[in-house]
Amino acid sequence: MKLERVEIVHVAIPLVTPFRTSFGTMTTKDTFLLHVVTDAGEGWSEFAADPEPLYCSEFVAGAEIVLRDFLLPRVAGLPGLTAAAVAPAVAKVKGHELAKAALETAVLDAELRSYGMPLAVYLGAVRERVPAGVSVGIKESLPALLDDVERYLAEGYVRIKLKIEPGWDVEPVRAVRERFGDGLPLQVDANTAYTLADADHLRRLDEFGLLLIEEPLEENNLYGHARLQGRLSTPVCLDESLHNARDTASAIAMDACRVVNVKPARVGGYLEARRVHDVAHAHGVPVWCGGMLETGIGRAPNLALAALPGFTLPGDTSASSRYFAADITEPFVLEDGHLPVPRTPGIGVEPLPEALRRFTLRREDLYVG
Ligand code: NPG
Repeated sequence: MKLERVEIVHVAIPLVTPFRTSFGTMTTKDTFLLHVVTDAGEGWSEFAADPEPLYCSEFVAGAEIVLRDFLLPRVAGLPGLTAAAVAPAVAKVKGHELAKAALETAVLDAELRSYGMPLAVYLGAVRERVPAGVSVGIKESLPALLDDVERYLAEGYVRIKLKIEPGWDVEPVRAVRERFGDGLPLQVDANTAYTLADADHLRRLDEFGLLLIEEPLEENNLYGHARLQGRLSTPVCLDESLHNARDTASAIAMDACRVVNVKPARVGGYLEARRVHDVAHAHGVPVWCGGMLETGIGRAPNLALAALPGFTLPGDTSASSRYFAADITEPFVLEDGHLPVPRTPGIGVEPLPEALRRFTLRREDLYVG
């Protein structure tokens, strides 16, 4: 393939309800889509991070510069552009995994469409539908939290994740367990809000039989997470600290995590995400697919990934309606607690023209060949 044009489409989509985590509160999904045009066809992807660098160091305005000035010039001239050629071509650019993932995924979409191959088939998916979990934000009160959990369970979600932070941890978990029972698959996510000095406090969560505690300590503190795991019976799961398959191998070897959250964007794209899966699976470490409030453009490829054999825990791959009254693609609808894995070529979805018009703030060419 040869790259002809790359367009950036900034979008803002209101959330149905504010989403609060230990790092901030979101009320709209504000990001950009990448639209690549090649001589073999077109592809789409979504940049996963937010306008502010609060979850990770990357952010919307920065990623636009990185793509325009450092990533696109390195792939533009490649004579035989394929998705597999993107990571080696941009390897000298340090970090910026989420920007790299957006570029690789759009190229992959175009490439797979040109072969007529669905992403799920390309990745080696073994399921046609995947169980859906839901992430529940920090609430103003326990009754408000219990109402939310009750509603999600009534909708069919098969696993609940509670966002936690100091001051909102043991009590919400206890309240959910008391109300919905010990059989409810339940996990918590701290988004780096604690330190190793909180180990005794976090050990109080052990009595609730959680599936896992996600990223309790600082990003990249593998040693600290290993020390913490030594003091908890709840399995530690890493998210922010794992940037590639090598990190994952190190973390597993150190017993810094017993479960892995795979977010393709965080590790630079779907090709590396599959390697993360492979490393964990080979060690018998369960993986699940995280989410970053993606529109349908980001949600569709995550569902393909979540259909791989090592994804033995339900992911944050919720229905579109969890976040959006109207999405930019056809919505993903929960059926019996599951979402369908897209089966058409490439990522399997495209923006709906009318929705795209409605939610677009700005479109601009980042590259014209
Ligand atoms: O369902 O897409 C989803 C969101 C799940 O809690 C979720 N995502 O830390 O994993 C996270 C969190 C997140 C939200 C991360 C926004 C980044 C931005």
